[in-house]
Amino acid sequence: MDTLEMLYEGKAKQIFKTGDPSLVLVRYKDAATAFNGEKRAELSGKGELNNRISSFFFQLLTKEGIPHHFVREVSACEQLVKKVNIIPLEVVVRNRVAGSMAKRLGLEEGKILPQPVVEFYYKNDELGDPLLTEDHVAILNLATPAQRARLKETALKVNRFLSEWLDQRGIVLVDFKLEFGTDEKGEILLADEISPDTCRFWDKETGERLDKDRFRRDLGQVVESYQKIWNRLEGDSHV
Ligand code: U5P
Repeated sequence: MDTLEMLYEGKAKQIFKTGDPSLVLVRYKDAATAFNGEKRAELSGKGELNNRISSFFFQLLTKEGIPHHFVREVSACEQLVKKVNIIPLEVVVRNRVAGSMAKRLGLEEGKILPQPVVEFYYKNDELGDPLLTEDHVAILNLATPAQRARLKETALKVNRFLSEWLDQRGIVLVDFKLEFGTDEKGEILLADEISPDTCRFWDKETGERLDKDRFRRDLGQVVESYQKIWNRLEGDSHV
């Protein structure tokens, strides 16, 4: 696998060409970064856990009829996915106040929102991934009105399903970030990853944070917390 041509290297993943032009190989790295790359660390075992957790969630979503890029796991840290053109938007769904929402709106962390809140951020490192209004999305030509509606509707559908599914396993889905891409037919597919790097997971009983906030806030036990999430998923026999 080391001889494959690398197409792209991000903060937490590498993307490689495969023999099939419609597929790429994603390798999850142990690198952890936060605050637009200002904070960095190597967390041994994180790549493998995120690969497993993300693969698991994509497979769950197949059963919900959500079109996505995931094809199959090929090794502990690698998965095969359909090649897409990533839409440069981060679609965040929030069920409770946390992170940047608490800061921006001066609301208390943990407050349950009266309805899920969807936000769009511009995937642009130079600008620091700014929050966008829907009009900003339109004038930047990042997505058509129909695509925008589709992203929002899909994100809310993913939220309804995953919140309920995780709640039954003692995990609160506080918020999460999704990315989408278009395939060669122009179809929108859910892409990127769904993992403790991109979601906030809180233990329903204790409120313990089981996600990347442990790294962002120097709470320690980062990989151990990701492992706890994986144990709860893996313990499920219905998948
Ligand atoms: N998030 C990402 N990547 C980013 C920014 C945020 O995955 O570049 C995720 C966080 O993990 C959290 C949600 O689950 O989006 C909202 O993050 P924040 O806006 O509160 O920082």
